[in-house]
Amino acid sequence: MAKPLKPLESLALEKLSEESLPKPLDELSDAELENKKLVGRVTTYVLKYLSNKFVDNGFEWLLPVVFSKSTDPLWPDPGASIDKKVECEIYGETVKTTSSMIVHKMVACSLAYPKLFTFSPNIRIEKRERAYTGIHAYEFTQLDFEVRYASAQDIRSLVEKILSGLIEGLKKDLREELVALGRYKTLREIELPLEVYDRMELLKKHGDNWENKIISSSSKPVWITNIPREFYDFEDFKNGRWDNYDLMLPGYGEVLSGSKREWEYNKIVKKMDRDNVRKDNYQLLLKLAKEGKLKPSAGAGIGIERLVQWIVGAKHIGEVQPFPKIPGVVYEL
Ligand code: ASN
Repeated sequence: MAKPLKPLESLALEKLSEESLPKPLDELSDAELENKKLVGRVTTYVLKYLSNKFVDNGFEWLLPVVFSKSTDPLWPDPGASIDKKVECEIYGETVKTTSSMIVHKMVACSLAYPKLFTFSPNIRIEKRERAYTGIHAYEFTQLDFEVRYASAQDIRSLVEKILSGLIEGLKKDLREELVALGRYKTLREIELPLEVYDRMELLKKHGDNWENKIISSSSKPVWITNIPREFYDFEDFKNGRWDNYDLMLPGYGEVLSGSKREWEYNKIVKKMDRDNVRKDNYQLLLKLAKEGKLKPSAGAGIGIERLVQWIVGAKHIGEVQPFPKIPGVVYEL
């Protein structure tokens, strides 16, 4: 079985305490509400910019789903710390809430939409202690996208172009808001291309603490490749290398993960058996793969709240959510 890696822990610029956890809207002071409004303007800009870019690049915009029989196992994944899976029964069938739309993306990209994206609500009931990492929420939104026959490099180049354009646009169009948030000067325009590091080499060089080293020492986002994790990421059985990637934001950590995908039936089955992933939960994906209908693709998902958190410099991800979903803290809204 692939060995789970150590999870990415806090990057928190400062240690968070119980009192400093984000509060619900009705408990905010006037100054805090003003701040929330500024964050709202940045979020609107980010959503508009990203959706325009994907549409302009020929992507179809799909609406997300909440309930399915099949969703992301999030296993084995170095970043996962799931307290419970949310399942319920409807019409006599057991369905799960979406942990990510990876399975839907692979199927939709293979059968109908060669270039697709969606803003998908992801439910991941993180362990309570993750309230204090500053970057975990039990509900968040992923801009998940997938491209048929694309390579990992194609996806990284697309993301780099979009991200650097976004920062340039924000600095031009939202100067006042960024000044008020104290981020205008420190949010630097991104010089391309970004560095790409191999996880194995970082591990050799820095030991187990490599993630924190990278996050605290880089001044711009960096790519990490070759990360052992879920069955759907492409693994070269000949040399053991994984053709996948995470994008790490300075001071914060992972904001995007993605990969070239597996599409061959035998390989997928082998990986599911090795990792103890129940094949029952992936009947359609396996059927399509067996029939040769699953197509090679590559893609990624961007955590919208983490992206906005970094842009505005918030200490906790819940600060950029209108309705904070902090692990272990359940507000009325
Ligand atoms: N969205 C990710 C991907 O495209 C999967 C995930 O969120 N676990 O690979």
